Amino acid sequence: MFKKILVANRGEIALRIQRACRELGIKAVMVYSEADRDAKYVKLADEAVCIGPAPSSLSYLNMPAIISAAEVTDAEAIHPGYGFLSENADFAERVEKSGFTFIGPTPENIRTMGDKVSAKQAMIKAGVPCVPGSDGELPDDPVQIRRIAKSIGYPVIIKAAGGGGGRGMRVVHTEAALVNAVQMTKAEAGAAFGNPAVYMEKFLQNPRHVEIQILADNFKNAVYLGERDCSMQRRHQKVIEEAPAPGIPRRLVEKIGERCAAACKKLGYRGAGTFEFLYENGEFYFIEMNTRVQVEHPVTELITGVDIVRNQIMVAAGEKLPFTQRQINAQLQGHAIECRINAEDPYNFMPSPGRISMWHAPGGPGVRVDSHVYNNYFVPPNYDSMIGKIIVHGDTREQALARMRTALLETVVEGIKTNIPLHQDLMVDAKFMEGGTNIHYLEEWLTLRGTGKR
Ligand code: MV4
Repeated sequence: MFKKILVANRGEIALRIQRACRELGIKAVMVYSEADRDAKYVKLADEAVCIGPAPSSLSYLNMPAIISAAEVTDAEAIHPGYGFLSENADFAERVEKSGFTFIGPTPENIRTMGDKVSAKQAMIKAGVPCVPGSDGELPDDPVQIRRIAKSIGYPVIIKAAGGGGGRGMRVVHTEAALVNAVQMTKAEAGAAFGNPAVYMEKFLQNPRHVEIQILADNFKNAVYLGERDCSMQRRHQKVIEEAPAPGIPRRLVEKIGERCAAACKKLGYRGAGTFEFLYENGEFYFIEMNTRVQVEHPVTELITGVDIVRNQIMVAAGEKLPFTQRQINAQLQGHAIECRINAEDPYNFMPSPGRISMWHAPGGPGVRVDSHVYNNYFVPPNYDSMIGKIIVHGDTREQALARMRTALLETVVEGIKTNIPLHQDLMVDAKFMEGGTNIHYLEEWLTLRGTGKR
């Protein structure tokens, strides 16, 4: 096992990884920007290295500074967390070339999944069901583009190969708008991602976002850890996640999960990963794969009893997965819900950084709080507004909802604005309580809110 790991991230996930290291008897080195110098999780670390000023381009995205920090502290491995450099294949490659272990998949696997055209082709080859669409990258010939769209059927969506997470997409409803839309998307993709390649898919009008968590080791073992429903989102930012996904038949999840695990074995995938699907009319359609630990991993941890971050570290160190698929399936228990707590206005979503004069975290049975915040913590304006997550577990979805309502009521955050009032309203919303809302539900709900219709 590693003796020392460098954590190339900040905030709650840096603390989450530090905790996993401590449990495994591994020393954790934190890197921090000038804006995070005084954070408690930095002071709590075995060692800490300043890697630059507040802007992430100069600190948490600064590859040479991070690799130098690993060198001077004699760390053996680097955990990238989520965001920042976590899905940067060049970073993973530089980490390994410098003699460190990258806690994640190989640079090749990261690169394949980073290009959405090659990711989809790999999934089709591995037998994972995908959204019907073009066979790879779209050609330039307008005649061929029209022929492809006609065979798929309108509406279609044009997506950039270098995009993902909602960037570089355009929906097209008619043949008249098609060729121009393709040209516009190509031009934007070239400028934004340095890759003008685009592909086409059938546009699904009212899907849910359901994702499958997998874990794989170096010995061709791969398991799926059930699914998560992440449909409650605004502008491609997830707000609430839960597991399992309400109302989806177990046998269907198992069938798709088996396909994902088989794809991992075939690709020689190592570490944690997430297969993102759109779910509509009882069918799963693969859209993208994430090659990192995700913000919402705790809901899966609570229903499976598997520590995902611990296992990321163990498999990176060359250990075998300590459980089988059969054991995981037998272990699945109850229902988990996560509310992301953001430093923002709960009505207009403007960021609300600043000093937290009072912080009180909830507790009690089935309540987990993943946050690096404490009394008098200063939320820097330079990064994502998420300051923590409240995650609850119950025997049933109803019990989980009840526990979340209580947890939100107990939580005190003073000095800044947070989205807790939004979560409180959603936890008593009839449609959300019913379960199974689609990706548009939250934005529609927000439009109606405050008009007196609700
Ligand atoms: C789609 C889609 C409908 N049909 N693809 C947006 C983020 C990126 N991961 C993929 N996205 C979508 N792809 C087809 N063929 C609708 C979306 C989409 C979406 C997906 C998941 C969660 C929220 C979303 C919000 C708007 C659009």
